[in-house]
Amino acid sequence: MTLEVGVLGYRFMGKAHANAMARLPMFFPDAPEVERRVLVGRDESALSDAAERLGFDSTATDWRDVVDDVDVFYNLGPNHVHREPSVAALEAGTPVFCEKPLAPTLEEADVMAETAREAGDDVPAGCAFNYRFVPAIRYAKRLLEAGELGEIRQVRGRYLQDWLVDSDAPWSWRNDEEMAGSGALGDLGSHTVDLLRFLVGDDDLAGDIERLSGHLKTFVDERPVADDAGETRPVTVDDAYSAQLEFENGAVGSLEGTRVAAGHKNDHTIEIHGSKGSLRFSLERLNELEVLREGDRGYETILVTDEDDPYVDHWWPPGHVLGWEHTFVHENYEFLSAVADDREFEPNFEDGLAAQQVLDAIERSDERGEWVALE
Ligand code: SOE
Repeated sequence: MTLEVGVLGYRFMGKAHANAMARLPMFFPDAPEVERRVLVGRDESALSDAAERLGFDSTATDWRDVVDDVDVFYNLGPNHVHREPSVAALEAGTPVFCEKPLAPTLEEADVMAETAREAGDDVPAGCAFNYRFVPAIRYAKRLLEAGELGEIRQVRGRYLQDWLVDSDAPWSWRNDEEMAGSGALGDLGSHTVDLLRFLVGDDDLAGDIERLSGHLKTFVDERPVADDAGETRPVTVDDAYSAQLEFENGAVGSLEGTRVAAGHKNDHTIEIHGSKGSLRFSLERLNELEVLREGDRGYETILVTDEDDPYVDHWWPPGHVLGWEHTFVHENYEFLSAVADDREFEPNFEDGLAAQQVLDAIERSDERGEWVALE
């Protein structure tokens, strides 16, 4: 069975997912066969260059011509383009893989999750939280599920970038509330929230977040428009956010995300402390997991590159490290296999919605200047 795939978006994420699809037959021979059939975008000349480079058979400038004409639809466009094409595809019975955050607003995420529910489990609706597919994160999840850290007491997630530290860095859709929804909060915080939900969200660990206190900050109010000397546009989203969390089962947590942390390029760290030990993960050292078990005096650094570590047997011998792009190969493997078998895939639109509820609560808390409860 060959799955014909239509992909909206051909820049950063288009490249990451097209690369993943191209790697599948080489490294995951049991993955379904995939034909990169049609690439969708508005700028015809950039689109046809991208289609050639990324291995697509054809192009289309209107997603409406594509969503019910392919076996799978990837929505990799900017956040404000997530809802309409994804909903149309699901209503046509076409499985959807949508980039994160699921939508710019909670209202839109709600509509998307409701449509996915109506489409049913045999029409997978995935939300592309790729960091769930880092082998060391899967390893950490196994440790947590086995109770090796004991009762979870404290969690910490920080996602630091610096591409907006310069006040003259150009304006982009990521700085606009209408198009992006929020700034560092949605772009980076959605990853952190999803990872914490994935790792400790089970009822027998920390459970759901019960209430939180959030804070947003914009340091630069307007930015220059690239290629338009003297023109500026307003920045209507946060440059940085932070939040304090209280979980259902008594654990507490703190979150931080920023695009203005000089010197930090893509620095995502997760730390979890339990009654019997701690663990920490850093995306900048994604092949490693640091673990401290009961009685240890310091952290042990485990190199998660052994054959029996998650996904590693598909790649290289132990110690031959993996990178950021491999997370996309792993998530594409899982998602496309779920499509071929007509079964559910996680993270799905419910997970996208759950992350969005947390982002929305952080915004509400910031506006009101008080703690807010999650429904
Ligand atoms: C830009 O901030 C960005 O590309 C995010 O949009 C991605 O989700 C993250 O993985 C890396 O940084």
